[in-house]
Amino acid sequence: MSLKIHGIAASRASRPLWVALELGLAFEHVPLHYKDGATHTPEFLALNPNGHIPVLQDEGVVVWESMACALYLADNYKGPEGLNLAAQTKAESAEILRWTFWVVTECEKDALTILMHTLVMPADRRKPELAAEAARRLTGPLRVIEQHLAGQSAGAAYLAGERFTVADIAVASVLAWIKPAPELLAACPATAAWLARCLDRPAQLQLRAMSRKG
Ligand SMILES: N[C@@H](CCC(=O)N[C@@H](CS)C(=O)NCC(=O)O)C(=O)O
Repeated sequence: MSLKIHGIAASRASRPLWVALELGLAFEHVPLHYKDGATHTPEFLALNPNGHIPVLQDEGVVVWESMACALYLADNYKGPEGLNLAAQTKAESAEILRWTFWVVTECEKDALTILMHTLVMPADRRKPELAAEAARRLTGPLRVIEQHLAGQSAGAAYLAGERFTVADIAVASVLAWIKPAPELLAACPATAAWLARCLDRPAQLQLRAMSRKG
């Protein structure tokens, strides 16, 4: 199979995996964990010298950085019946680029802190004060996405407008991490409704089933 995605589903590999599942692509999933040193072997470092998952291999092309992997798939592959997650207009291109960069630079670190210190780390190592500080910092960026979504014209249910695109996958993959701080989404009803729409999609349900398997 020419397309390979390295990285367990319960990791940032979820981003390219979600795109691949939406598009119904045939791909080989290599469920490499990030904990057991598997990302620091000479073979893996030859693919990604950062020693991180995900990595995408497409024939001779190697892509690392999860958002780059997601955008690469959306740009180079289409789904059944012309399903297209990439930009089709300049306006969509602007939305996809800005929301993807926005979520990585303005939200990802704090969203991860919330997830780690409420759910993922063993209870005795969690620091609730770090999760609370991160939640406080996120109120600013969340106000921005809330204004955008609440201010869209009728029928424009997604970040780039009426169509679900890779921008929604990029941003929803990160904002899903803030669910353990429910007060954040309670203050942003348009964002909460949009996030639920994204996370209820069949490809996302498939992805969560893959995550549970490990
Ligand atoms: N900015 C990178 C971060 C990748 C990353 O940190 N991946 C984690 C798993 S979600 C990892 O591989 N950690 C292993 C390590 O740091 O040794 C991306 O988005 O791909």
